[in-house]
Amino acid sequence: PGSTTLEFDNAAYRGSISLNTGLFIDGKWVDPVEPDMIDIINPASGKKIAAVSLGSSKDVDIAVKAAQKAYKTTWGLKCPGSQRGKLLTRLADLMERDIDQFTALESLNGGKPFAVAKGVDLAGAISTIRYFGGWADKIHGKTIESNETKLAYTRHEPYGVVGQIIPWNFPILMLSWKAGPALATGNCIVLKPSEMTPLSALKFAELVAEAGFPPGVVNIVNGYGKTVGQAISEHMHISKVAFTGSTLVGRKILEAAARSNLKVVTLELGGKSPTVIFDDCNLDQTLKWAMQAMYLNMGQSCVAGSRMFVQEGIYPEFMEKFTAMVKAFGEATGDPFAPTTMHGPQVSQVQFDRIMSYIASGKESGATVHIGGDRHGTEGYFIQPTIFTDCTPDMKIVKEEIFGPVVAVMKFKTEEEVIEAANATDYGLSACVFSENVGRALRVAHAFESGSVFVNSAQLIECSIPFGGYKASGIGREQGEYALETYTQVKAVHVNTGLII
Ligand code: TXE
Repeated sequence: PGSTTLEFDNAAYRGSISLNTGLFIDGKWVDPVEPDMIDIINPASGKKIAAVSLGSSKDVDIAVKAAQKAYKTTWGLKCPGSQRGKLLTRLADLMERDIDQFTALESLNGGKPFAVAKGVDLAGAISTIRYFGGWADKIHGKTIESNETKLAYTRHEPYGVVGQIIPWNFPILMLSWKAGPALATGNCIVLKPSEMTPLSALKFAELVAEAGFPPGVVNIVNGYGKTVGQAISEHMHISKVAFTGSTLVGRKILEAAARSNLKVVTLELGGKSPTVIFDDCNLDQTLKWAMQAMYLNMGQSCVAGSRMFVQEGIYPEFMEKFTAMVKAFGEATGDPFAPTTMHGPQVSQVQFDRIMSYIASGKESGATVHIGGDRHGTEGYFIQPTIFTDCTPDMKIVKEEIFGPVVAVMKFKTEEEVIEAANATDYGLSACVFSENVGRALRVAHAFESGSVFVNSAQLIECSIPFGGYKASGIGREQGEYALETYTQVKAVHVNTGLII
């Protein structure tokens, strides 16, 4: 199997990083059964940085067999929770040791500003693995009082082999959200990174081996969605699949699960999250949060606050200050490794084109480009932070997930009106409300149809707090104690302690 060495020489990271570029199956680096490669692109330049192996359904079969074997012999119910916890904690320590290497890979492959990637993606990924390491020996069932002659208890058993399909917007973070709870609960995993951003997953696999996980517990099969992803979704010996990505593919995974073995499916899909700003908000604070809500990670965040509702009394002052902030933020666009950069490129040409076509649609449908609305520079996939005003609910830019740095701003009058408008979407992932009136803030928080609500804040997702969607934004919860439920199945044991007379 191949390998590559990436050289870095910039203010944020200097040095070289060597990576295996094959598939990681049964604790070894292997070539795909049918050799194939994919070029990995630096979105800041549009140029190739590496090539990695592409697997197929045949490699998924091999990985599943390795995972089954590990599950029966060295992992699952054979491995005490304390030992699983120890390995996860060791893995988190190794990730922390190599945090700069991971960050460099995420910045190079995903175009993320280095400091942001280190503080958000890597800090989050490491704490997630460590957090779930802490749960590994605290997973247990209940005793249920029934009657004098019966002892009943439950066991929270792992599924066995679980499939995990990862997107490109937060590669190592989403991988950790999935691997952490799966491994803590004793499952073995067959994981597919996004074909566009596999580098940090390859580095992760190396640390899995170094930490001492038994072979076959973690298998990483890089490849396309329609081959490897599809094979995972329809595999007869994968009992659960966890997916983060588009709603379109989420539906395909559910269909594949229904057609094959009725595997359990958890989905974390898109969003069109509202940010609701009342006249009585703390303006300076709200401005900072609203910026972050929308423009973090170039708008490529499932919780992006891409519909902004501003109450009419504060609208002129808010818009004036918000525009100045977004303009300053846009001026900090550039090389992800430069210390001053806040805004990097979109992940790929495909995403760039998709976002530009949404911007064109906004213009055609009569919305006003208040600021931005164009590409930045001539190289790479950079798009200017964009604000649309004069938006109406029927516009595509208001209804559909753009997944780029484009916000649609709307004015509102009353609390009732804004609740209805905020909920008028098929999605329900996240929502923000800004008000210094506690009663109002909580009333609105409770009225939102969404899996997460941020009051006077935004985007502050934490490993101990459940995360997931209402409506078309998904099924199931990741993170926190709730994630353990989606990686275990409950067995009820009925014990007769009496005699039939
Ligand atoms: O996603 P895909 P795409 C949204 C966002 C974005 C849009 C399209 O709006 O603009 O989706 O992005 C794998 N069976 N989100 O097309 O294809 C694929 O290989 C199994 C929101 O890039 O859903 C990758 O690993 N798997 C989101 C993963 O699915 C399949 C994050 C995600 O890619 C598959 C990403 C198939 N048939 C995009 N086809 C979020 N919720 O954060 C593809 N995949």
